[in-house]
Amino acid sequence: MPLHIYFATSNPHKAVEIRNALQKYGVDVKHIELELTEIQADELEKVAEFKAKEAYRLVGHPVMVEDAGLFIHALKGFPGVYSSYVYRTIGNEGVLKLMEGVENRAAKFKAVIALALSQDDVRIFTGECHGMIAEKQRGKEGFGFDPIFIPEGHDRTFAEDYEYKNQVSHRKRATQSFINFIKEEGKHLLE
Ligand code: ITT
Repeated sequence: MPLHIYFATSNPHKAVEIRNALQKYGVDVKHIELELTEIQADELEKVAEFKAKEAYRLVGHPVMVEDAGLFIHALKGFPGVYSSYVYRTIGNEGVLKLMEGVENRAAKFKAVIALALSQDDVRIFTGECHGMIAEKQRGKEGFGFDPIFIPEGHDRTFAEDYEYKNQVSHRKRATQSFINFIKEEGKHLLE
């Protein structure tokens, strides 16, 4: 019998990536759109945990949320927890401007999945993908910062090689850690 899990996000791209990553393990992801509070915090984990608890209150079932961000080394981790705001305001062109003439282009994506099993039982799963910021936007696939992010050991951006993104991404790695938890101890919790 497949496991069912609600996934609350306003971002349909994220929902598809999570669904595809979990489907082969027999986990059926039900995408729901909820207006959830994004608290101001200095860590993605805190933002995700707050959202997961709020989602549980609204749904009344185990539910997961995910928060992701792009952390640029030369900018001391910016935009990080502010990724959503930065993407909406200055966008990829703005980030490239901030990086003009910067030699060290190291960056990473981080994803934090928060699974609320009850009102006060929230489990956290994280995944990271290291890489660098491209000199200009390249590629049309994916979403968000994908056109300016080149994963380590690769020469194309996530937006140029979306298949590769889905093999190595921060989201893929966070879902892997979620799956390990389900396999080891969580199966009965979601049935
Ligand atoms: P939620 O409703 O799930 O919060 P969101 O789009 O606001 O959806 P996040 O806050 O987690 O998602 O993401 C912050 C920003 O980082 C978001 O605006 C995206 O543009 C960007 N982002 C997140 N994951 C990404 C990915 O895999 N590739 C490229 N950009 C990504």
